[in-house]
Amino acid sequence: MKKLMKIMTVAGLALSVGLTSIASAKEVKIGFVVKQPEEPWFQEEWRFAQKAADEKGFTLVKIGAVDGEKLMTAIDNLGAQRAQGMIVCVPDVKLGPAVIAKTKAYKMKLMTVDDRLVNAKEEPLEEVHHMGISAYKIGELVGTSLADEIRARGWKMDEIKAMRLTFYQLPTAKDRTDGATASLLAAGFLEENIIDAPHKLSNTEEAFNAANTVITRNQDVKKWLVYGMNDQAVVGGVRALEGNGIDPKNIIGIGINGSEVALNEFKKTSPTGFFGSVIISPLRHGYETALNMYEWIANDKEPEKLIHTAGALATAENYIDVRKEMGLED
Ligand code: FCA
Repeated sequence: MKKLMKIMTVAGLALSVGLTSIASAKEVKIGFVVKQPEEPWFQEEWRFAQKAADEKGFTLVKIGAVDGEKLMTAIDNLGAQRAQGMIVCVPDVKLGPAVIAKTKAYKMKLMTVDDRLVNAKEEPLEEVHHMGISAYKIGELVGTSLADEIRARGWKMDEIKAMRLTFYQLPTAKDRTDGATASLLAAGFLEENIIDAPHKLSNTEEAFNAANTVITRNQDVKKWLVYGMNDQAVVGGVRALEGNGIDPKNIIGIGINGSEVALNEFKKTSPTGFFGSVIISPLRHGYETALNMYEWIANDKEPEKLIHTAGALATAENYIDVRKEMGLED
């Protein structure tokens, strides 16, 4: 009898150990917080992060945080749910120190995606793991692609103006437009023909309004380039030009992201001034960040501190192939 009891206890123990390890694998909970949940780019990131969650069996908590207050509430919410990690694209990069302090208080691992946190001196907070795009390089690709298209259309450099939609408060946005400007100038574009349209948020409406101000002051210009931090901004600029009577054939707009905003332009039957987009990878920014965070929590495998991802130019002609090559479409 004693022996039987002993066997039962050992079996029970084994069973409970087994159950605990299954339970702990299942208990991994990761927050994925984004600044603009309505933006197709972030929806794609979430979709790919969910793919990682489904594969590994962890819980992904998706939260939209459009301002600092919502972000702090989101972290409290994740803390209360005992999430062990958070991946975040913050609504304001200057919230860095506050985000670090709060996640530390909850013993939550922190990783940023897309927009890198900065300190009070606006220097990147290097202690936080981050995945972002190679913003300057991608900008350069926008600039060289604009120059290539100018040549392909046989336009003269001095008959064109460039609308540069700027958002200098966000470092990744500034790097993108700086890169594009540098390669445009290197291709012989005239600096005095670049006109700034500053906007405060990365959305189409803001860019559209900023663009209209520029157009009002430049009524005589008939040929335009449009570039900015992402597709939304460039679509805003292009729509404003078209709305002011500029022929879409006389506009070359190139965006960044290659998400649904750009794809919708490419699918239109009548031509628009939105010529191309540098497609970047929501697969890497969503799936890979989520997987890295999971490995860090579940297997103590710390991810690389800083990852920069690349992009490729796509137009209406080749976007399906480019998306396939980047693993974004089957
Ligand atoms: C920023 C932009 C997004 C996307 C991302 C990679 O967060 O707002 O549109 O370009 O970087």
